[in-house]
Amino acid sequence: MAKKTAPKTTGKIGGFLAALLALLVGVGFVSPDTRDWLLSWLGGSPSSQQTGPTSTPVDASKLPKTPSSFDSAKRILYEKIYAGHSKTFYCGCDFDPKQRTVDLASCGVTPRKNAERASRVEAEHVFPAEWFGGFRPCWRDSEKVCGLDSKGEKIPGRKCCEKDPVFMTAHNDLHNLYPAVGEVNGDRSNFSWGMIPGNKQEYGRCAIKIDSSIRRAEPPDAVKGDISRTMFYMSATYGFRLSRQDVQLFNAWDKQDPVDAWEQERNRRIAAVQGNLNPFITEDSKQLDSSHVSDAPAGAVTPTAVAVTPAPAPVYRCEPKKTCGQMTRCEEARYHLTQCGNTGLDRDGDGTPCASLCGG
Ligand SMILES: [Ca+2]
Repeated sequence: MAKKTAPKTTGKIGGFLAALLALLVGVGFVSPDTRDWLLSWLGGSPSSQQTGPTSTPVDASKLPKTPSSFDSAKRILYEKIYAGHSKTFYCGCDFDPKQRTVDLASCGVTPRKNAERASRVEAEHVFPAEWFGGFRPCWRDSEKVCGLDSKGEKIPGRKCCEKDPVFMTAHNDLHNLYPAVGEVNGDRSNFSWGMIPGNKQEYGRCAIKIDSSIRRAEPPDAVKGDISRTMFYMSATYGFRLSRQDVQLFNAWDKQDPVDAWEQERNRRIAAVQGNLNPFITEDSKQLDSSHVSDAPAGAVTPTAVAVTPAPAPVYRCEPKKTCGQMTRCEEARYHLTQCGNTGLDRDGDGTPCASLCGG
């Protein structure tokens, strides 16, 4: 298991702070995530003893039999899994499985700025490949795992991970792959899933929103459940832990957008190829095992995102407050709107919640 232990605070101050925080967590004034963040910031030791990407060990002999290369995974995806249903995931555009082109007129998509890439179909990793790289020693510490190349230089993590069965099985897992408009796939990059207030639709009639300034993407409502069940599947199958906040969000999306006939059919077709079903699609009440939930702040599973834009400390929690009258300040209302999906706080849909607190 990848475990990073924060240095322990010694002396009375650290003990006092830990006790005070424990008290504040106990009365619900501070969330466990905030406590851990504060303790690690102060050099203390979070109760979970874990920060950053963590994973639950998996038994390599029980991994699904996913395609052996990404090229064959893409071919099987476009030609076999989507046979008779050649529609891209987010935008519902018709695509040509052989030519690998997208008919943008079929779905009213207008490219944001890269028309050439927008006209290509690409295989999107809903759980980004860079994220699971962050869980694997081959990516984090390639020198230790793969040594140096003939010139004495470090081998890139992605290359080193080509020898890692867990990484490669996850990378080519058809349950996590969806045909997408190339430009949308590129723009989504490895951003986290979440809510994006306001009207940030930039691809014509396609309802996906992507905000690179906060490294977040909000999918169209019709696929929010599909994405949640895919994220749960990847976590449960490969031991990639999700943050508590992400699990909350995905549980909400899972209920908002229940399984439909095509999602079931897709699941069956994938099982026929690689031998396993996504149980979050077949079992109605299936929940992610708590051993796959991490106390790290939301987005901490994304090593790149953390390095570029550190996730802000989660000061608030999604439950139990619901209305503007219960919010103490504008910042808290914004948190509930963007992190908890409480769109009731923004009735006019202009992206600013609670006029009484935030103005507008
Ligand atoms: Ca759906």
